Amino acid sequence: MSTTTTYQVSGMTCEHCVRAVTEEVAALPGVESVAVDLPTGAVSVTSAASLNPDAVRAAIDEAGYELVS
Ligand code: 9UX
Repeated sequence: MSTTTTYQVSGMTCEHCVRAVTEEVAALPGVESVAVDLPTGAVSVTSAASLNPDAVRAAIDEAGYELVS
């Protein structure tokens, strides 16, 4: 069963930011889909099992943004 978790990410201001975050998070093992809402910074991640929050944080950091919560 898939689980969707929504994270709050700061620093995204354009569609290229959205793509950078989406690609990094989508590359994590087990991730099925990633949806980003640019105006609010909400990043919804659907995965087969619950993800390691540290891995999500690292991926967002790698993309150049910050996981706020
Ligand atoms: Mo857009 Mo985001 O020019 O860091 S890629 S602002």
